[in-house]
Amino acid sequence: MLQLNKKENPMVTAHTDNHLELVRSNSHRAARRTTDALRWRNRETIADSWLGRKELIAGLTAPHPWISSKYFYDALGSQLFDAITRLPEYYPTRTEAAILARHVNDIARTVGTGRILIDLGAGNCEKAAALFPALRPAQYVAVDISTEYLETALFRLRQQFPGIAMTGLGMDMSQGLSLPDSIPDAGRLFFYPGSSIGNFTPQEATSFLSDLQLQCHRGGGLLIGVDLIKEKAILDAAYDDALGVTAAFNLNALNNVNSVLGSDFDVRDWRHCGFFNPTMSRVEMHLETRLAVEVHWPGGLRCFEAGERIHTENSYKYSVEDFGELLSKAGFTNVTAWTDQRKWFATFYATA
Ligand code: AVI
Repeated sequence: MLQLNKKENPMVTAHTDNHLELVRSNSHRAARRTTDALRWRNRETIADSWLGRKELIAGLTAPHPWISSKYFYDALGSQLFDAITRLPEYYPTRTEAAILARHVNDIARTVGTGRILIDLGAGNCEKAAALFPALRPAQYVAVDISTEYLETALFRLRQQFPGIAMTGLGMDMSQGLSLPDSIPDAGRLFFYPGSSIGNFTPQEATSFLSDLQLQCHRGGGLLIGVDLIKEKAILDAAYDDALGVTAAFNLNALNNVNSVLGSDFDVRDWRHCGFFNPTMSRVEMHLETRLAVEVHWPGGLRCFEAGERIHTENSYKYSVEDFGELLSKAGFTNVTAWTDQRKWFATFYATA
């Protein structure tokens, strides 16, 4: 049965309390004037957060330097990621879409309709939107770190599905998920597609999913996409494509760090590395210096030797059995999994 909540203005909130007026395009302003559809409670973005800068400096000055993968996703980075999902080598997105399309009715029977669909890392919201006709959610809550991107996607989606109440939340989920009180407790269906769970370590993934399990409340569940272990050559190509889009995506993190930290990384000094590490069951992405460089930022610097690397991302790959166990460890039960014929990707549903 479909329960339609009263229409609510989509709204984007960040989860910290410092206020920040987001710069918005004229078309977005016009959209707000005409429909009053988008009401933003604009707060702090990671770009202005003191904590974010502190974390960046800690990473850059560590013996094995690292940059959080959240720095991939500025406006350009989100577009580059979108392009990655359309590359011939990057199979996860289209494989997951095929699984969802093929099994959508079975998924709807298992999951149920009229739920509060909470889309974690919603991006362009396309994956969730493809499920709307079968799942007929009562409310759609899109959560993403990239608020600008989310604003555009939600505006478009609202025209397409005017009967579904929509809310946007601009949030860095790597700091944990805190949903506002306006999201009903009952009937929550968390949707976490794209194998973004793979960007956490298995330990972090367990604790993130335990947290989700607690936020499921009465009758809640989780629909989650997970990339599976496969031949190294396929994984290597998926994360180091011939066109160099993944390289640009990785290098763009340095431009983003420059704008956040005021540092002077020159992307031309760095090269992209992306490969499967079978021992750790993960794809690793790094940025490697082509030559010895000194990178400065207000109040600090780091010297990198030629060939030194900055670790930018892990993307863990699981077996169906191992991920089922991880879900159980996180407190979920009744685990169901759908996979493609090659068993390259799996969509799991589990109840809280
Ligand atoms: C977002 N995440 C699931 C992607 C992945 O496959 O780990 C990010 C990505 N990194 C390089 N290509 C895609």
